[in-house]
Amino acid sequence: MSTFYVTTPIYYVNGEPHAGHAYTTIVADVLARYHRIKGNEVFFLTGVDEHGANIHKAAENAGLTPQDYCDKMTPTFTKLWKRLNISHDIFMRTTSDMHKRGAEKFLAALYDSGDVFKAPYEGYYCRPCERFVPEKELTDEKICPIHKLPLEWIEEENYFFRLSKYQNRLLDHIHKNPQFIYPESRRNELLSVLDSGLEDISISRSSVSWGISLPFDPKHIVYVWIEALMNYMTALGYETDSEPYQTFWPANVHMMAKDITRFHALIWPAMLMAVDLPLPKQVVAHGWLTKDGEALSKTRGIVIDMDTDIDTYGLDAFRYYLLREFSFGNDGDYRPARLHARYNADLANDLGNLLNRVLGLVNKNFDGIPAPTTPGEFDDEIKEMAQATVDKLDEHLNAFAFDAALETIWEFVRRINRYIQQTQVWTLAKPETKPRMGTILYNSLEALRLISLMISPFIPETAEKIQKQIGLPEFDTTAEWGRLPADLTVSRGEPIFPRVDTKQQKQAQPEKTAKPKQEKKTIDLVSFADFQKLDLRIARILTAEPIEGADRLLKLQVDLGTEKRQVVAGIAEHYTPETLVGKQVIIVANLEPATIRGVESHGMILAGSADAVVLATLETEMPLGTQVR
Ligand code: ME8
Repeated sequence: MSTFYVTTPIYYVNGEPHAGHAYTTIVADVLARYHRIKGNEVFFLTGVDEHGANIHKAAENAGLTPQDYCDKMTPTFTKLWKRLNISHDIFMRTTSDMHKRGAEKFLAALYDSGDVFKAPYEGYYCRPCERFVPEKELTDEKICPIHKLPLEWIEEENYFFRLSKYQNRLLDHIHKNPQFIYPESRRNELLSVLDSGLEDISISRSSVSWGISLPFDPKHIVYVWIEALMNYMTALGYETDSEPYQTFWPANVHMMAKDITRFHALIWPAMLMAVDLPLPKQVVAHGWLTKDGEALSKTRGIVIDMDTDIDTYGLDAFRYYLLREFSFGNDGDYRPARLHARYNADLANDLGNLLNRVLGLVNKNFDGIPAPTTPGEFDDEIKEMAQATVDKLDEHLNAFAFDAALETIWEFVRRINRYIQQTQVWTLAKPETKPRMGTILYNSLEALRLISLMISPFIPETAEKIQKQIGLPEFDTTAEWGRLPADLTVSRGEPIFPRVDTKQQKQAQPEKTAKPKQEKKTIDLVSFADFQKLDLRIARILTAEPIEGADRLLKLQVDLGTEKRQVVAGIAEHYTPETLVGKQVIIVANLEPATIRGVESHGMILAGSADAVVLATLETEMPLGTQVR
């Protein structure tokens, strides 16, 4: 059995957690859960950073002692992690005794290494960063490059760590271990920091009182960043050299956003080199979660209303959206309309309907799960795709490609929907075809079992619901095809992604202006001759792309068999472009061309349109261009 130790940053408690903190923690949770289902021994750390001048100041502002302030703020994190279904093994607090003793041991070892010295220090200091900004990062305005706030001039006597001494060893390590810093953009950034030379760093503050004293000079408090990094070891029991420290150090993955990679990939490894301990295997950084293009910020009040979106769509939809929509490593803008579209298209339509349909057919035609006695067309292809999807998931997660991992699983979900369609399983209930019907339904359920296993790190509650509805007595983590017992009783449970009604959706999207109420229309009758004027035809969607500045519209290229057309459709909130490609739809082919938001549209796609929008399709595919009457 392999071991896997994953950490999030320990977050400052001088403000409540926001969606950025949630994103890092959810991403780490996916890794922890994935390694657990693979059978690895996992330790997952998250927690809070409770020391330093900023926390002290926030406590003063709140009229509390620093400890009382931390005791009040820390539960806002633990409560949120519970709501987000985070499966951490330890919630670290830097005010804990275990951390204090471990940090003192580490600091003593660092001092003994001979790489700590005392010197006067003066320089420009950023309070929100809690760091002296190095000479080469200073601008004429003396503004912090991260917080864009004025820097303070500070003079004090400090202890320093000889970081410069480790420059070449760090370079060597990064070159020999290409995966050490991920993604490559961050690796290149840190390599260029190394190229321009490392300065020794101060590791203590004599002007700060809220923190841990240096064991070799108790008048000085250890700099909060140096102390915080040690938590990754103190949490494991480094102080006593016992379990789980023995089993889990060094960490496999330190997960964070790109703001703090320098501390984790240069300073922390150099400290470990000084005390002769193994380095973490990977320092992994994602991009910023933004709102209207701006970084979320407790201090600047740019926040995402997670509560409303989770209340409206459910936790798993929120987790799914964050993991599916953002390309890991790049910045991503949070948009409730996209969450709504993902909910309808991927979760309710693709997955929810598949489960309902298969369970409905089993319930209607069999007593329990039928045995797969009668192989036929497409079965082998499905089995091979199941195995290939399991393998690809592993590759994607090893590369932190959460979006690609989910897309790969959904390609399989959509393939099973097509399998149902291609085999027209609902027409096979006659005695002579019933064994084949049973086999197709067995295969579909087995595919759903594997899908539930693969989605379980991302959306664990949904995965459990699916397995329960299939009738599995406990969560089954076997990744091989054909393990589903044939005698289970399936239930026809609640829809796993029920429709979100307009009222709820409006609450979740307050930025949208409500549509004016429609007048109640009386419906005029049309003659058959008038109806016949409509030219309805079958077409296939070839490409789909968003239209800039029009959140609800998609530009589609469609194939009518004899010609190709461009059509604009108002379905962007309900379908993502990639789920549309390849779909057969019905198009009003003789509608007058129109220009919608500057884009030409030659025809209209038919869809059921209420709170949700669902494309009209035929029960089975037909040749392109066929008339619909
Ligand atoms: O830096 N998008 O704590 P912190 C994505 N205590 N992630 C974001 C984010 C955003 N807009 N905003 C914050 C500290 N994060 C130190 C860490 S570790 C030894 C000490 C996440 O509360 C992201 O993970 O400022 C980022 O790295 C972290 O919060 C910073 O948290």
